Amino acid sequence: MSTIETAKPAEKKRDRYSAGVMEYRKMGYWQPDYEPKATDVIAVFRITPQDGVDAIEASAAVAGESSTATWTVVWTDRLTASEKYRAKCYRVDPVPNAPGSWFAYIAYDLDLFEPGSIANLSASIIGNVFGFKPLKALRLEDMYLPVAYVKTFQGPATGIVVERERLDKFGRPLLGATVKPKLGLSGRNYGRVVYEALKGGLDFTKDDENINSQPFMHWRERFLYCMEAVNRAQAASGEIKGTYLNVTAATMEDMYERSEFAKELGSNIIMIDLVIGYTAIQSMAKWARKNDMILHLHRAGHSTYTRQKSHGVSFRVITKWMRLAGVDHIHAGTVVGKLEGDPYTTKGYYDLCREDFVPQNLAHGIFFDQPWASTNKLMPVASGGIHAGQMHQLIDLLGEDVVLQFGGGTIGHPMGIQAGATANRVALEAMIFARNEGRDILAEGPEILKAAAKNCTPLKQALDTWKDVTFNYS
Ligand code: CAP
Ligand code: MG
Repeated sequence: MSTIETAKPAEKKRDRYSAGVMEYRKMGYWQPDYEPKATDVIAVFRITPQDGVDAIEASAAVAGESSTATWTVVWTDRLTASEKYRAKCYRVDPVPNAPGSWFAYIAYDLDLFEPGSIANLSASIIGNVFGFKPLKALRLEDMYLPVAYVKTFQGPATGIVVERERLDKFGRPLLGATVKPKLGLSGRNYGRVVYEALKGGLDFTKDDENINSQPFMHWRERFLYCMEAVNRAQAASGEIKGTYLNVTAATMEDMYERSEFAKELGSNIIMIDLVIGYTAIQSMAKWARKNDMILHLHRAGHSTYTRQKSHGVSFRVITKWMRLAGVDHIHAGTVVGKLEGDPYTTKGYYDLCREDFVPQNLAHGIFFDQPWASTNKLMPVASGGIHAGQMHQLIDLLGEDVVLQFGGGTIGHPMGIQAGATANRVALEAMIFARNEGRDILAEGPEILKAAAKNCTPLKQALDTWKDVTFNYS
């Protein structure tokens, strides 16, 4: 059976564009002398044109198709301030060590965007251009967001500072665990996992991204058992605890209903998945702000479009959008865990979450100085295949304002869930203590852990169990 792709005669592909018929650059979308205004939004794309397509023409085409243009001149152009509304590609540089690819810088007038709407921003910037025929591939690498635009968004309501105050936890990363197995536990057994993990020393437990309301455990039952577990663990430990109740659902009405119930039960945090969409995320952020609820965002689905280096959208752009949108937590990678991630770009994501001003740093993938103008800080969350034996690396790489989430690395402990939680808490505190004493935790980490394990059997068992588990594939 032939596919659509093979059914197409090869010579029919791209003829229009390789012949230079469109000439977007002559239509004003290429302006090498343009100096972006302080209020312009700027996007940098990695552009890989089809063979025979000029890089500048391809870049101008992206500027055109992501702003005012279509494939032909239209009469109605003359009815608008078309020069102002045209996006302007003003710079095209070859990508180092990647022949055939270019970084194209495109400036957009602020008036092209509805204030405070990620849906509107993304509909322009990533709306149609990714399927454009003159391009083999296209990646949105980074965006500069002018303060005038940043200030049209609410940003995180609690962010890092208020979250720490609400939880009364300072000076160390927060610890969490995702309940495992991902699917299939009954509400009662699920609640047991939550209680054991929190009582054992964790600050948070969380629903997995795909736990919503399935036949084996409906959401209401989960919420009830989880909050009972939180209350009991708080009473037993004397600490504030939380469990991210995933309110992700098919409709906004369902999500609001679940959120209201979480609030009624006294939960301090709820959770949503990135797949609910930008408008739903902004609505939930609004609800969370109004209801004093911390809002955790799981980036479910992101790697379908963030992972490839030549096509898609970089996660740093998603991080920026989500800080604007106003979630309080975002999954941002671990480097040392089971999922893809390198130290440089990951450092960039963490800076974009936590700093008020992020300077340009090309080694970290940050193309522009980015002022956040007092937008609250977003708490990054690290998870995916991490365990107590990596505590020194995690703190060294990710710092102190982060939630470290050990799912398998808590619930997979040979002596049970409480022991898994205790192992993580003791490893964390030993490492923070050593760091505060001025020790080099990266170099001395294994030694520090070993010493702490002498007085903590659960930690010793964790280190023995996972001593050979590393995910350094690069
Ligand atoms: C981790 C996890 C998280 C991913 C998310 C999972 O479980 O619950 O969803 O780590 O990745 O389903 O795989 P473990 P990221 O702790 O048991 O590995 O933070 O990179 O978006
Ligand atoms: Mg998960």
